[in-house]
Amino acid sequence: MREDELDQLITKALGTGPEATTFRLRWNRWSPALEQCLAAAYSGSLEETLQRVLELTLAAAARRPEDLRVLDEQRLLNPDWLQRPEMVGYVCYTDRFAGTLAGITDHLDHLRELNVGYLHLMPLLMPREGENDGGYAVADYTRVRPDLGTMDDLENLTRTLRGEHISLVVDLVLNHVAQEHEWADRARAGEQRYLDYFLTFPDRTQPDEYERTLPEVFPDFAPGNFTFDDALQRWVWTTFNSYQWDVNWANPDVFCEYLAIILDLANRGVEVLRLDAIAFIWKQLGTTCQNLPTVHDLTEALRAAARIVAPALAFKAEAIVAPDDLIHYLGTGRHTGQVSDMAYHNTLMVQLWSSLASRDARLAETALRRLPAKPTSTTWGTYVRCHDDIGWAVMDEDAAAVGLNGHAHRHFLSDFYSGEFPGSFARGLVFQANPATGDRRISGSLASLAGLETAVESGDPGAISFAVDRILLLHAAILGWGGVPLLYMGDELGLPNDDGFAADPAHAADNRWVHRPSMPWELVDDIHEKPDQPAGWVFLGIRHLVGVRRRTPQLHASVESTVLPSPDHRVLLVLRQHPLGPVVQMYNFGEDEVWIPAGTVGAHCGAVAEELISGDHYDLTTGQFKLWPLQAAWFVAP
Ligand code: OTU
Repeated sequence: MREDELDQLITKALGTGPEATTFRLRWNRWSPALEQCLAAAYSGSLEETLQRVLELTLAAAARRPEDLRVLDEQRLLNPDWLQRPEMVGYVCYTDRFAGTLAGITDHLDHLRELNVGYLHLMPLLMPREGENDGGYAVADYTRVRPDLGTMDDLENLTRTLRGEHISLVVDLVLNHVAQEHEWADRARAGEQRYLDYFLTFPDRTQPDEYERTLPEVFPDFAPGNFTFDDALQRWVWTTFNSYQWDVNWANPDVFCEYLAIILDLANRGVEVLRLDAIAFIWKQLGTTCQNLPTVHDLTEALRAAARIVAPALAFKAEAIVAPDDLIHYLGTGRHTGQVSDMAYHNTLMVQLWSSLASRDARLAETALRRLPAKPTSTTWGTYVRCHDDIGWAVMDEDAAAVGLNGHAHRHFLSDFYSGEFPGSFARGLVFQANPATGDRRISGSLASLAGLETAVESGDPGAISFAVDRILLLHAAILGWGGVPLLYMGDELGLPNDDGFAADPAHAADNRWVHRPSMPWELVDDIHEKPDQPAGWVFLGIRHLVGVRRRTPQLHASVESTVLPSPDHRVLLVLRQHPLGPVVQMYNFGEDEVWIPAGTVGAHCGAVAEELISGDHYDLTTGQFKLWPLQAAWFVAP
């Protein structure tokens, strides 16, 4: 496009004042990357697509409310807002936490107590009726689920939360829509334009070709990746459930639709978008249709366009993928060096659970050491549990490097966490057993997987104390790693499995609901009065860790955590080399005391170290020091 044409369009939409100047500067900054990324997907219609992106961004910029423009400036001045040690995330279902969006404001005390600065409310846009995969089958992106409130309530909530320095995080489901979405309706009604929004086939020829290399996500309740639609008389690509229709990202119309949705949510005050199932959006015959390079191009293009209008908006990639594939969602962006702002640290999560079961950190050490560094401007979402099952993403070569067989170890982890393994403390459920691959993913609440449920049942004080220590050890690891620690609702109270899920016909078939409880507010009141009980120990323990983290600037996520060879196989050893001084972290997954050579810490901290979690000082001139069973320790030079 010619420069004078561009200027004319900008003036028409935004006038000639500072808003136009800002737009012009940001367009100049981001449009080259945008163009290159779009070219990777839409080479045939690059000019038109770019023109439409310009129109969409101009229209959204004209509508951007004043308070959010101020937020944009603040964020540009503080680009590390998601990297700071003060940042703590909290994840919950609106209805299960507070009933409605408006009700969230009744529970701000709880969020303040945990210093939450990032609140992810699970899917809240209008889903299809009946089964909807926990809201991940969206029928209308412009409306809020009616029992939770309205779009106005959502906007009001973002404003209230902003006043509390809490950023609202919302899911953007962009791999698929509900089969009841208007696009699907219009496709069924015979409109070619909308048929092209989906991937459909007249017979099984192509689906069968694709199936040769496609894995299955829900082999139990949705086998295969294609569903025959009677109205269309065609096979529709449905990676997840049969009622979730994959959209066709090879169509630039789809890109523009989602960009409009993104900019609209940003203008309503949403500050982080969780890009659901982003790994799946690009398909190519003969591949697994996951993690293809064009996925990263498209993500980067969406982010670049969003930054022109709403630099306050951050993108979090939900790619629960193998370690080698993970890094591409943050960095190695071909054009701007950044694909999204944040990504789930799935490898860390899996390795924490693996270490806990085997009382051995060697596999974690190997897997985590191999992860390449991320761009310094990005951050991890670190977590112990989330609303999904845990899949044992352990790589065969990592297992082999520590003398394990990958398949056997994954098998062991499923046995252990389902409680089948003799002596296991865990009580989980097997999710989507796949006989073809041997995969058995695991559902279950953090506390039940960490042994608190069985310990409380046994009444054995030693077992209870060990289970609480496990919960705190895992939390220390996600709080110490660097990134946004994502506390999952209920975990801060050590809530056990909610076995009642099976009584709800909409949930019975999907045992992930066992770890999606309702918030027992009476328990929260109770532990404030009588903290001396397991729920209180967990809550106070996590709150303490959050407090220590806030006071430790070395935990800023711009610095990488490096895993070092550990002197003891039970202990994970992590070094953070911050300009303010190093932090040496140790996580003892053993259930015995471990003696550590003092030089392990002394080499970095000098003759004396302060351990931040306990506040104890350690003399490092002696031969060795003791780590308690399941102790987490963060050492700094005092
Ligand atoms: C996501 O998970 C959501 O977190 C799930 O709750 C949804 O069911 C699903 O998308 C469909 O919308 O495969 O087993 O690599 O692991 O996107 C869950 C990423 C999933 C996938 C993840 C997906």
